[in-house]
Amino acid sequence: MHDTRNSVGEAAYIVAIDGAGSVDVESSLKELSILLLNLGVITVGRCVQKRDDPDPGSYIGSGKAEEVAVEAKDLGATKIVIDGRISPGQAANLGRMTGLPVWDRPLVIMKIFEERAQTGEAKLQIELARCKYEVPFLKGLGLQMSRPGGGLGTRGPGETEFERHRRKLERRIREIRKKIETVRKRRTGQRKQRVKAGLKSIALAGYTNSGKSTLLRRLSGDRTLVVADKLFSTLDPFVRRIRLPGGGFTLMTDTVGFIRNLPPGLITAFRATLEEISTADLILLVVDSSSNSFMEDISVVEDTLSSIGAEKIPKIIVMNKVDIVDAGDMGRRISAAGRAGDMVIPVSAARGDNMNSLLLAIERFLI
Ligand SMILES: Nc1nc2c(ncn2[C@@H]2O[C@H](COP(=O)(O)OP(=O)(O)OP(=O)(O)O)[C@@H](O)[C@H]2O)c(=O)[nH]1
Ligand SMILES: [Mg+2]
Repeated sequence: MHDTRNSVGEAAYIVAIDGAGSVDVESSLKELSILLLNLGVITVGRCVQKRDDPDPGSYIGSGKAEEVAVEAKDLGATKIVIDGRISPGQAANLGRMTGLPVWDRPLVIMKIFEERAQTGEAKLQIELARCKYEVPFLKGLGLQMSRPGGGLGTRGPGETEFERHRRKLERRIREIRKKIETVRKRRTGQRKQRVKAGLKSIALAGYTNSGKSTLLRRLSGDRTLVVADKLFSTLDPFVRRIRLPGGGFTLMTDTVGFIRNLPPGLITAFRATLEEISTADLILLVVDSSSNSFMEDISVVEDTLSSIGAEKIPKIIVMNKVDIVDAGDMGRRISAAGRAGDMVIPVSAARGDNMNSLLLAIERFLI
């Protein structure tokens, strides 16, 4: 099982596999360290293992696992964090070989969501994702406890206990699903009202920390919207009214940001929230133009949009944070972002640059 103690004072040894055709391992590991820092966990060491596929037994292979065990202990690590997804069996094996708890990237992201969740809706959705993540681990443990040679009979007391825990989790999953369905119905009702009132809706979508909330704050003038240099500071949908240059109004929704390898279980669990994006008339894809991996960030957001059925919704790419990018470099970044034919508008949500061009573009799209 994963430990759920407070993470402060904890140190992680992070591990990635560099396989053929995989993503940029360097930036992925850097991002994993930032994710961990958002939990108060510092990164004390790392290793990249070259292999095409993870080892089915221990993810990195037993030889490498022994090296990792020694190095992680020397560096004072309190946990191993895999920059990928591990099976319950791999986690158990690697945990045994290294003597340390093993986390994977989906678990790190879920823990941040858990810390950030404020409202009932977000709390329910993250609990659903977490329960679904835990079930296979309990099944794995149950199996291990009943393995022949384990010293116990066919159904040892351990297994029964895990079985009971698993059934409890499955019951809880059914309960949460029902409650979330109520939230979904309420949201669907609200959307119908908006359509009736003739209001169009625009959704902000983008990588986490790209400046979505700052943009909504700027356009709506609502200073209560939370802006923070933290990952996933917004989880719930916030809808605000925006005045367009021609005098009309539109609604704009800010919601949860995306990241590479967003756990699929989390996407399904957050369906009620994400429907605010997949039912929009227009999407503003907000990009942190100063990011070294801004093109990859755009693809990650586009892939996530496809996975929630929002790929056909018209979009404008909003290249945010122009205030911290060199002007010449910015030109190149804008043309790269517009390569697929999307309209690209550079802005600084923090400083307020180019807001009028953005509003005019939105107006043209909505008419
Ligand atoms: N320099 C600069 N910083 C910006 C700009 N827009 C936003 N930021 C900063 O970027 C950080 C993230 O901003 P948010 O608006 O919270 O980003 P978000 O996309 O809502 O992030 P999540 O809700 O965490 O997914 C904050 O520190 C902002 O002050 C900008 O135009 N220029
Ligand atoms: Mg936000």
